[in-house]
Amino acid sequence: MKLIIGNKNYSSWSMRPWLVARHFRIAFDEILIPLDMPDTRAKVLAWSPSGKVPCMVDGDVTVWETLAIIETLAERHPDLPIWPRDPAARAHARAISNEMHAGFAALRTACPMNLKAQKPWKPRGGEAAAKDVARILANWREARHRFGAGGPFLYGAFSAADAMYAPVTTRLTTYSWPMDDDIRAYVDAVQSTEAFVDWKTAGLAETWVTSSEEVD
Ligand SMILES: N[C@@H](CCC(=O)N[C@@H](CS)C(=O)NCC(=O)O)C(=O)O
Repeated sequence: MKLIIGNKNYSSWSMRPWLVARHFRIAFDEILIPLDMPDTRAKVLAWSPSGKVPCMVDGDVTVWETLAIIETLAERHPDLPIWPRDPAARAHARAISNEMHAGFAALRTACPMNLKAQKPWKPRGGEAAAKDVARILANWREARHRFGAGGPFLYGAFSAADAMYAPVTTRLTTYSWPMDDDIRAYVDAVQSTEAFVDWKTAGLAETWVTSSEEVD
């Protein structure tokens, strides 16, 4: 199985299925295509019909779109708790993961993922981004309160939902968003996983710079 991804410093969508595969020790070959280069589009289109990463390719099976890749991994590995085992927790995890996939554009635009950057706090993205963050934190708190007793992640143990929100945790830290202790503890838990540390270490070693992702 191959996972085609973009730069680790910037490619937030790529991070999500990569974290799932790595955390659950699903074997894959990584093909990293630097984004925003003259040949990026042609290189991505050689694998991914949408022209976007991430994309999973396994023989004659091609899956693009982040959540579709994660669902395919879960379907292929029913032995692994990629989604929470409890049906109510799983339904909640799918709902908030889809909400992430479909939304929060104001936050994503104002605060692009940039693992190498560290910015001082200032309100970014106006009321719309603040509303996105408030909604995200409400989702996290509800998941932790209702289903998180067994561990430090949204549903106790690390799941696909934590991978879906991992890039948001980096936005909060990169742009120094004020965080209450419970949120800080969750962010730290995600960013302490071996998979996240491996991704970030590789991202920090990259030298590609995409000016459109560099704010200020
Ligand atoms: N809805 C897509 C979004 C993928 C996406 O926007 N990927 C970005 C990189 S993070 C990309 O491929 N950008 C290259 C381009 O748009 O040319 C998914 O969930 O996989």
